Amino acid sequence: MGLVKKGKDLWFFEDLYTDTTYGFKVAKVIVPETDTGFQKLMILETDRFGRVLILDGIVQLTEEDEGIYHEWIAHWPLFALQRPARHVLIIGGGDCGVAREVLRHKSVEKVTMVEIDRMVCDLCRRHMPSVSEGVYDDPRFRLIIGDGAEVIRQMKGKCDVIVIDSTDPIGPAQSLFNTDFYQSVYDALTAGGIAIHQTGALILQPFEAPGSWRQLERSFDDVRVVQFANISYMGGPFSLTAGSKGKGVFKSAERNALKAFKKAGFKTSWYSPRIPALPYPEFQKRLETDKYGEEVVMDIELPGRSCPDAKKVGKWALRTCDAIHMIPFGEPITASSVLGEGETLVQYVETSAISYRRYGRLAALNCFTCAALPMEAAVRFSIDHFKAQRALCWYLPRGSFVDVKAIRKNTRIFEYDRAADRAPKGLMPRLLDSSDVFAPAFSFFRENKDSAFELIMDIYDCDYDKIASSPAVARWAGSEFPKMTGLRTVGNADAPDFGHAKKKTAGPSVVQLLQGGSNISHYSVNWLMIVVNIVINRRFSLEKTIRRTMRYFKGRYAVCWLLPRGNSGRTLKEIAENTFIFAVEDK
Ligand code: AG3
Repeated sequence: MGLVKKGKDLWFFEDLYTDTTYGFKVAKVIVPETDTGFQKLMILETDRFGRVLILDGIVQLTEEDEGIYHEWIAHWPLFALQRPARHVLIIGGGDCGVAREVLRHKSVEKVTMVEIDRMVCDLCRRHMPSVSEGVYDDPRFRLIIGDGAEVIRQMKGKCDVIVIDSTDPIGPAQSLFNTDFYQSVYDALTAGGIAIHQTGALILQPFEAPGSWRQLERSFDDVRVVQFANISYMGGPFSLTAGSKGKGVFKSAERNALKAFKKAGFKTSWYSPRIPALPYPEFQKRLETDKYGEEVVMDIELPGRSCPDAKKVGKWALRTCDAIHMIPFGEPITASSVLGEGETLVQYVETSAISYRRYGRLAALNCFTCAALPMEAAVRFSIDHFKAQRALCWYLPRGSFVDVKAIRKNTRIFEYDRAADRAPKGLMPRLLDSSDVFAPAFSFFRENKDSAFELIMDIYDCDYDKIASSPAVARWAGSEFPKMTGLRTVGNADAPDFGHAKKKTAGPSVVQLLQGGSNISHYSVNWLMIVVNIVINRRFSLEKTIRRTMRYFKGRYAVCWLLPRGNSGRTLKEIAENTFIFAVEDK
């Protein structure tokens, strides 16, 4: 909307969101909207907020309340540090508000600011001199006009604190919100150093802080969200996401800050070490533990000679939905009503899928939900439905981000006995290096010669356009995947687009039935990740399939599990020894 006439008055309305906005009355246009070559810049004067800097229709600061943001983003990391900072790097921040606050720290010997847009520096200096007051005259300050993402690569191990004061991840700041950039930020820090990035309004931009959190988690040792609220950034709680180089740096952050703030000997208007940086600890906890979904995988020995048909299995799927409080979506997908060896029945649920196949006397079941999974109810119900005695189960936290060791710890392999009526604590899978999994000597296929198996992939940091498109995902499942694996498809790839009721699951899903199994995958456009389950009774090249799939979706990182399926007569211990978890980086 931008500038709008209301009667005699001129108003400005922010353009960040398509369905909500805020505005203020403009007293005078100081700098009319100007294309800087990087973005559109405008400076307005208002009676209430003083002068206002606007980039691409989004309010960056007002003279009235800029102190809140600048004080928190500068002082929080500087005071949280375990020792006084000497070299601080600012990326963006052309108005110099961050630099002004950083330079108040006497310990700081050098402040380097890398701003891509010279006009932001020049016009703010001229028209909002109070924001950059003292900065340009301070000999400790050095301005580089350039691309922060490039300059930072030359600063390995040099900076105690890095403040990324960027616009939102639309426009020129896009290259500052990805894993490569965050890795170079990490590399540029000294040991014990802290980096902090503005990550948007918690409620109105619900995927920014979690998105940065997950990316920071890839390289940083600890991650923290710092929150405050101001007027300029509409939407209440606003977030800064910080990462530390070294574990435990944030543990002592509050204690360090109290001491360091006293010693620093200057006054602040908004920042205080006594205000906890975690006014919403529950939100932080959610970020730490949140996952895309949960899955319970069950191998159940069918009694007698019974071979459940599609109708009976369809009933199992629908009733399982009831048992785990999920709403089924569409009709079950299956190749035939008989359900012979290896044939699959899949029932989409709200956000994922439930599936069945039979290998010999074993029913191989997968029960995946993106809501909370009442696991025992699902297992008990399935055992009852098929009149079985026991189930061999795997519990998998799906899409729980990047720490493969933590994911391993949260994965469980256990046996559920109807008579015992309680799931024991269970075992964990074996963690391997992907190079071991991909080596010709890898024992998995030798040891599981005759049994079916399952390859599960959670692939992170995928390309939005690829995973948002139903035809593109159907092409992967229906033609690329069979080419990579040599597996034969049955019917066509079914790729509906559902799950939009929850933002984390919005995006297409695909079921491709295969000869002897199935390939089921879900795509989250908001989390930029995909989850894949392939259950099959013929082997294929793991390396080729995983790497090519990552390449197809431009995924950067994958956590994979390998499970022996449809085993009768093997002990829990043997199964656990043959269940693997491993991470794959893109090459
Ligand atoms: N940089 C952060 C502006 C964020 C605006 N985004 C938003 N309201 N969601 C401000 C630059 C001040 N130095």
